Parts: sequence; C-alpha cells; structure tokens
Amino acid sequence: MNIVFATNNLHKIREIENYIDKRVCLKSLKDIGFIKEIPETSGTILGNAIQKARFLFDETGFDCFADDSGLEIEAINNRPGVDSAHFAGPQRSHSDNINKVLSEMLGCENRKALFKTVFALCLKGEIHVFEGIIEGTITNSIHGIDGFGYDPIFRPIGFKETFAEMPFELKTKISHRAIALEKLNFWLDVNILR
Ligand code: ITT
Repeated sequence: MNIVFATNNLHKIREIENYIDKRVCLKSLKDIGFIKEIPETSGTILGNAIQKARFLFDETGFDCFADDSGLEIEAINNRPGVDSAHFAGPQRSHSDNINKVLSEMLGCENRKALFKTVFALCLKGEIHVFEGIIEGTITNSIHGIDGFGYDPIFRPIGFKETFAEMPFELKTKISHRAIALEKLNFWLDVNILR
C-alpha cells in the first residue's frame, strides 16, 4: 500500500523510511508534488498531528500520516512543547531554540524532560493516532553534532550520550518516534496488511 508522510522535515523522513513496515511504500510530499503549506494551529501536539494528516487527505485524497512532536521540560512548565519548532522565533532555527532552552535553564537543578510524538494516520478519511514518549534530561551544554532539533541537549534515561552523540541506528531504535512507529506498524499489520 502507498502512504504519504505529511512532513517537510527530511530528518523525520530519514528516521522513518527504513523502519516502517516493508509492505508499505512510503511517499514524500515531494513524490506527490504537494507544495502547499500544511497548517499546524491547533495548540496541541495531538491536535496538530491530526490537523496535518486531515489537511493532506482533504487536499489530495491520499492515505497519509503526519508526525507532530515536541520537547517538554518539567522545570519550565513543560515548554517548549507544541511550540518546539519555533521556540526562539519564527526563523525556526535549531541552534536559537537550543540556546533559548539552555539560557532559561541556567542554574536549574531539575533537568527532567521528555520528547513526545504523535502520529496521526488518515486512511480513507479515518484518523488513527499513535503516541511515543521518551524520558530523559537536558544537558548543561551542547553534546554531539548528529540528528536535528534539540538532539544535542537531550540525553535519554539509561544512556550516557545525547541523541546527537548516538549512532543514527540507535536513536531510530529507541526514540519517541521509534516507539510511535512500532505502534503504527503493529496496527497496520493487524488491521490492514495481514
Ligand atoms: P513537520 O511539521 O513538517 O513534520 P517540523 O520540524 O515543523 O516538521 P514539528 O512541527 O513536529 O516538526 O516540530 C517539532 C520540533 O520539535 C522540531 O522542529 C524539532 O525542533 C523538535 N523535535 C521533534 N522531534 C525531535 C527529535 O527527534 N530530535 C530533536 N528535536 C526534535
């Protein structure tokens, strides 16, 4: 079956493409020639994931799924959360976002955080959602150069490295996105592909 991944984030595509069930043929927005901006204005991660998938389905009629994700940091009222992509402003700069987190958390002892992702799958107009969460801590400074977004300052529980220091294969096995993807794969296997 063909499923379109409703994202403009190439890192997300890379993290998914080799791990989604092999019976699924994953298409990108580029593959289907879709260039409109996809709105994400609901105010929640769950709401945005559904909004993105629903928008693409309504516009194209293609079965699709969207991922909305964010970093929730306990000491700063679970921010940036749904505002993760543009925490430091509309330029959506990963390094500006990281610097804003680090400066807000200067001297802060509670460094607990979690990454959350919600996948919204839209099949024939029906929505199904799958959530993935990974807990960890925010480091005091930047560690590592791989990955994207907040990877250089997020260290998952049980690991010595940040996401940005890990081999790509390890992050894609343990991350919030990997957890949501496993649920999506299981659901597709039981309900559609078998
Ligand atoms: P799409 O909406 O096109 O999918 P996006 O980058 O705008 O791509 P989101 O709206 O889901 O994605 O924004 C989530 C932001 O949270 C993202 O830009 C990163 O800054 C951060 N983020 C999400 N997942 C992450 C991960 O695995 N590692 C590091 N940062 C992540």
